[in-house]
Amino acid sequence: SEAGAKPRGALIVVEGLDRSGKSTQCAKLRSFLESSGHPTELWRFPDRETSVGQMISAYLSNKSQLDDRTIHLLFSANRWEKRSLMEEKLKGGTTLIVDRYSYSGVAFSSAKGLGIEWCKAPEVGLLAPDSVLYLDISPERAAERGGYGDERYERVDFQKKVSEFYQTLRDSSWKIIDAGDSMEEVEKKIQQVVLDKVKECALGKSLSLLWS
Ligand code: Z5A
Ligand code: MG
Repeated sequence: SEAGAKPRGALIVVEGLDRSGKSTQCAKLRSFLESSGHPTELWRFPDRETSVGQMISAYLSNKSQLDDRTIHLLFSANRWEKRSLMEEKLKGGTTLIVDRYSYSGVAFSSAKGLGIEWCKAPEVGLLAPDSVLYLDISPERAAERGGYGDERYERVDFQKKVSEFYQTLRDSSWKIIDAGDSMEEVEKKIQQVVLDKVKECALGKSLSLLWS
């Protein structure tokens, strides 16, 4: 890193269909990084704690109805309200593991029929992840894991569309992880990828912005 500058933390995003194991792996990764001596925080989107997050949560549990574009912009606002804290944490040396991010935002809204460029626009200028771990699983296999609950979007046909839009968002920061393997195998595959990225960031890899 630059003279005098603190080594920065890495922005690690975990994406994938429902029940692909994101939250399970995020928790495991956090303890792994902490026990390896890297200050780490686990974040998730939607962040249901904020007032915007509460509106999103009511929508997801079918307690409220919102126009497709309105909910899309609320999901985006929910990321914008955490952006400055995110930058502060990373520059202060904390690695952030983020359970869902802008890719979920674009893939889910596009699957409803909104234009992909329209969906990406409000995400432009958010911090770009150093690494996106995509937990790859078929919608059918994912649905076998305990079955879907009562939240919006938890249907196999819809998840298929989401998966197609995720594929169009892939870029060089993505690492595709076979999420059909056992939890331990998935965990091991993720660890080396992330350790390498954390080192790269500490050595001065610069932060960039979505979507460029
Ligand atoms: N959404 C959106 O529309 N726009 C946005 O901008 C954002 C999100 C950010 C809520 O998300 C919804 O919001 C989501 C997208 C939309 N809607 N859908 N669908 P959420 O993150 O709150 O959803 P969630 O319910 O917390 O997570 P999830 O995606 O459903 O699950 P997961 O975190 O990927 O999986 P998990 O909880 O770790 O594991 C699921 C089960 O499988 C559990 O019983 C595990 O024990 C089991 N599991 C995990 N790994 C394995 C392996 N390897 N083998 C066998 N079994 C396993
Ligand atoms: Mg989850």
